[in-house]
Amino acid sequence: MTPMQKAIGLARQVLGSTSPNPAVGAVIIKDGLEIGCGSTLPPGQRHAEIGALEHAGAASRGATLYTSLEPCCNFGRTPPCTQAIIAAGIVRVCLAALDPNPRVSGRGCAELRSAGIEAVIGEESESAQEIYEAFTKHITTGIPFVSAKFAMSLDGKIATRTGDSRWVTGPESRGLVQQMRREIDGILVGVNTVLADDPQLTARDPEGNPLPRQPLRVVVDSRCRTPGESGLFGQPGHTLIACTEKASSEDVARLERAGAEVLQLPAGEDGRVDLGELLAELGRRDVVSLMVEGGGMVLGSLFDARLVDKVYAFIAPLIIGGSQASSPVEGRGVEQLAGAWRMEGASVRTVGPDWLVVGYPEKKS
Ligand code: AOF
Ligand code: ZN
Repeated sequence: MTPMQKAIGLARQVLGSTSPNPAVGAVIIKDGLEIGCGSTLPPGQRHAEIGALEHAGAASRGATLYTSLEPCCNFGRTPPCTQAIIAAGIVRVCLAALDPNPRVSGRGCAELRSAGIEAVIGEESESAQEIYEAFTKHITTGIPFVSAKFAMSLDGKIATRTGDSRWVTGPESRGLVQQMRREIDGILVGVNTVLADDPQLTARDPEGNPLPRQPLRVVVDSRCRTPGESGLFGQPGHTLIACTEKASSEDVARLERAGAEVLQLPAGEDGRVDLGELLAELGRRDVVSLMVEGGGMVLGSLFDARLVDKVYAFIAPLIIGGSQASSPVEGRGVEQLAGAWRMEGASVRTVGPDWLVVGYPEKKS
């Protein structure tokens, strides 16, 4: 493993715990030996480079620092890493990606170079691009990066015609979804999913116990039909129900008593919660990455409104059949195939008995 691969691995290990700050890994090498490493701590605490410099101590003088993201040069919640790197006597900095934060974005490198430090960009840049795709979107637009996740049979069904959906995919796929939940800031579902599946929407450890840090749970529920005894209440973390003015004040009060925060938003053209408004509000709340876990109506509306950035399609080797059985993406859909969403950069891998297709819906103008 190269030092940069190790830095990328360190960054991945802390994905989810640093948000809204990006997860960064840093490694210091001198005379071919690793003398320090670090990763970003939760927001407000020290950055990866500082951890690595503290670890290496005085030996940093004359060493090379590998970092998955350009060192910051601004005073945010913590002082700039560039100054610490210069003060420590580092002579070379290799970074996988520039920091998309407009306050940094190349200035960190420029500052290092003007202090006589060699700055090399681009090793492992593809991995870094993926790690920072959500941070990049949020820091430049204020809107969360939206991933659509669904699990379906070979014939494109997410449940049988009677609604039985446990389980379409195998335990390996479900374990991977748990890992994704540990790394994201928000999980969103529609109220029909709550009514049909009664999900907890928690990030859990491999034994099934909820973890201390939970993604924000968001239910799109125009009329506040979520039952007060739903499994998502009484879980650690925060639950947000997004409704419109169509929700009665009794139902709002009922859900608040159950422990939810109820947020009234404007209705879109279809009379349901305007999902663009909801995403903007989640972005203001520092939700950098959002995973939408269904159902078909919410995913359909998101695709119709062109709000999906990434797709995770789990496909199980099953045929369910039935014209009444649901499929993952409903909504209006497109009229002509020419208008269909094509995935860019799509990849397929096996996960236990299932396949996972990951891709990015092409950005249409
Ligand atoms: C780094 N190393 O490990 C991370 C960086 O408020 P602060 O001080 O924590 O700064 C937040 C910004 O710092 C964040 O928006 C991003 O530009 C950068 N993140 N930079 O040098 C790190 N996490
Ligand atoms: Zn920094």
